[in-house]
Amino acid sequence: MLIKRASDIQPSEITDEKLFMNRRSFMAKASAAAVGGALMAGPVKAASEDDDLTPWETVTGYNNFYEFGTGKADPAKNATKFTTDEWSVKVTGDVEEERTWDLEEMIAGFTVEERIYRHRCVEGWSMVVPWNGFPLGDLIKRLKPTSEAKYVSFTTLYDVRRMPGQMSPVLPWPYVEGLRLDEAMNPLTLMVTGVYGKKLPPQNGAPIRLIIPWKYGFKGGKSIVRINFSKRQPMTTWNEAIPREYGFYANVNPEVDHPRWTQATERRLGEFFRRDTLMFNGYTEEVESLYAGMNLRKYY
Ligand SMILES: Nc1nc2c(c(=O)[nH]1)N[C@H]1C(S)=C(S)[C@@H](COP(=O)(O)O)O[C@H]1N2
Ligand SMILES: [Mo]
Repeated sequence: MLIKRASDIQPSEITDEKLFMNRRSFMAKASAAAVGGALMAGPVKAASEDDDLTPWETVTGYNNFYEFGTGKADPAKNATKFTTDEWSVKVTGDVEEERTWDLEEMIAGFTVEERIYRHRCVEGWSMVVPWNGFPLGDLIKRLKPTSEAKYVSFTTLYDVRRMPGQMSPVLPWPYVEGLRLDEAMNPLTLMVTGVYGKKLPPQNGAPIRLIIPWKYGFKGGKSIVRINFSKRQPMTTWNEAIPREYGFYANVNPEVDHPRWTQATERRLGEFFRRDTLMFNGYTEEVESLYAGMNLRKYY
């Protein structure tokens, strides 16, 4: 388990990958030595020891963010001028009070942690990324959904002038993703505001995006401007666009192939040989109870 506050990370640690890796193995040893102690507090596990961090250049240079183009290098190139000052987020639906939050106010006071997570795209590639963020569950408690709310959805900014990829009808815009409320409240589900100890770059979904590490990457909506609570399962973009290929749940599952890509193995970016994909991306212990009794072939 590797959790560290962003404020504890020295700038020198971030600029040098080697240093970052050294700190990481140091932290792993420190927490192994402190079983039951303060460092082990909390239910969250990071990626395991054989998961080396994917370099910054890959994490921020190989992206899916169709609002800035469909090529992997397009977002880094086309989002350079994307500014996120005075960002606000509308909170709607089954909440005690619908309102628009200033982002700063919405997330004020939350402890930003570092979480090293496996990041698996349904296309068959994966990375290991040190995100900085806070549990979505903390935010949901602040937003106060009503007891009727069973689902939550996240809408990405729709602004053709700032997101030129939206001129193309490649997806129905705006991009919407959603979770069942218990999935959203799971301690692994992270609202991400940074990566490698730095502010989240636009191509990774600045200023705020979601990461659900046991699901395929497309569930993690970027540049979120609206959070909606509902009683019914929300419409989600990929499911609407190609329902046969993309379900609502999208749990990483090596036994259920996508019609075009195997999910049994994956290519970790930077490695040559493919590796086996792990059930729930390796987070079974933390999340399997969410799906007890569900047919995961049907609810893919
Ligand atoms: N708004 C929006 N969010 C998005 C996407 C997108 O095209 N638009 N792509 C998704 C997909 S398919 C993946 S794999 C991840 C990639 O996140 P990363 O570029 O930070 O690695 O973002 C997800 N979130
Ligand atoms: Mo993806």
